Amino acid sequence: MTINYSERIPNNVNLADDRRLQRALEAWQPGFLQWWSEMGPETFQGCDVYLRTATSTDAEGWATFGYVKMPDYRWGIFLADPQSDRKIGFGEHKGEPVWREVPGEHRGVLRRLIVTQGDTEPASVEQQRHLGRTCPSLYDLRNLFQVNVEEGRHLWAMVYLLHAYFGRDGREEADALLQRRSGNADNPRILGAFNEKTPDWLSYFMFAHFTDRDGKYQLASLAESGFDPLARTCRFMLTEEAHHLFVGESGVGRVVSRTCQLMKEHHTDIVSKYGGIDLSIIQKYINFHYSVSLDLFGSELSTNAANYYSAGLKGRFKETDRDDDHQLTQTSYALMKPQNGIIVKVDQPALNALNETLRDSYIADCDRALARWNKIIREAQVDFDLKLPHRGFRRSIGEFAGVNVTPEGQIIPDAEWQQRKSDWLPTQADREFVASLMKPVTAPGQFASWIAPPTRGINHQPLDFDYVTALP
Ligand code: BYC
Repeated sequence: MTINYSERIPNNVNLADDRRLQRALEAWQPGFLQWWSEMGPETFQGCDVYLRTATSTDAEGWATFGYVKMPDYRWGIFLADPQSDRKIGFGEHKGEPVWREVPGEHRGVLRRLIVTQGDTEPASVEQQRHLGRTCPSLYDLRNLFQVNVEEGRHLWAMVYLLHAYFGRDGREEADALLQRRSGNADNPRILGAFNEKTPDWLSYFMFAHFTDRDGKYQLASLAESGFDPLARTCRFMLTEEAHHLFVGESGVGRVVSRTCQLMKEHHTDIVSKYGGIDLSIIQKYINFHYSVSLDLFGSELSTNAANYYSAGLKGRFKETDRDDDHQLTQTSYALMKPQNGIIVKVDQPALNALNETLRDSYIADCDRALARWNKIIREAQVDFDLKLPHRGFRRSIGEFAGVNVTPEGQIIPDAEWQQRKSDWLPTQADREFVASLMKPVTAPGQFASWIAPPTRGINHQPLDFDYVTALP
């Protein structure tokens, strides 16, 4: 479906046919732009950035590239095409036609899901707003801004649903999305990871890899929803999300690659004095960001998740491809949990363990990406393996909250945890060291000392292309 760019709010939902909705969204738009100018990337709002913009939502050529000043980016409302005769694929309503309107009995929970999803989008822009000042290259700066404008668009995606389907409550929630602030003590963002700082580019790449990947799994589950407008919105968001994951995975991979290069060049494991980041520090950052992101899936046992599923609102990852009854009322799941000082597996109703099922899909994906980083290390003939810590490591939500679990999955007493945690998590000194490397590099084709150049440029452009121009 082609996107109409002639309107104030670009869209492919025939917004002009619904004057009330159009007016409501046009009334929300200035607040969004105000939020963007206050909380979006600082310092660079006047630059010309080589950005992609959606032109249509089908697989071929949905994007067009060109220079845009970020405040002029055409944020809008883009839903994937409807599938004819789509049926609800799971839960108590399995096999019934999907809903085009919100079913009254599920209004509250559906709104809560949409608000929680929507809240993460502006939060991540807020978390990343200072990063531009210390970019390792113009290529990376452009990628950061691309991710930021698209997170802004993902906020529009959820705000559209709130305005179009939830009346006055929805409009109030849409306003509140512009009022909460990441890390603010009085009015924080909803989920834990979105109130953490993203102080440096290594943290940013880790965030884009691990935390955005939670986004992929949550959006994929919502893309299965029986509420069709939500499913279609999430389907298109997933295509944008893929680039964010690329930025994260390739970013960490390039840091690893540069470290290995310095290790070989100087015959040492300690590359910090040559302007690189030691693999041991990279490992600590992995431990931190992975564990924060695991918390985003919620408690292992959740009646909320069971209710979302039974009601047909939120499915599993690749629900449609799974070969089971899609109702799970008779199925059990072997849940890992701490018990009497060890980690055991206990059978639980599968319906209650759906957050854990989604976490399993996520962990398998993180494992595959980790293997790709380890391949870079092996190819450089360096003897080191990056690892994902145990799923119980440093958790704040669910069965493992408050339990001291080592990266290998051993439960240890508090005193030992206090003694050893600096081996596993970034220390103040590690963070200060990484921060000390964060000096801006803005000459076209140049890259900071701690990161390798990418293998290719954006949209077939060369690496020394002017990805961001008119710098302040
Ligand atoms: N921090 O039964 P429980 C993304 C709350 S990322 C704070 O355990 P439930 C993106 C929970 O809200 C994807 N609170 O969990 C990435 C509940 O509170 P209420 C975001 C937490 O409800 C990067 C209570 O604890 N999308 O897109 O089954 C850049 C008990 O809940 C946390 C979604 O999350 C936490 N970590 O599942 C940009 C999808 N975990 O309701 C974007 C929508 C739980 O009792 N959200 N709580 O007040 C959901 O599906 C669910 O809300 C959750 C939690 C999976 C988050």
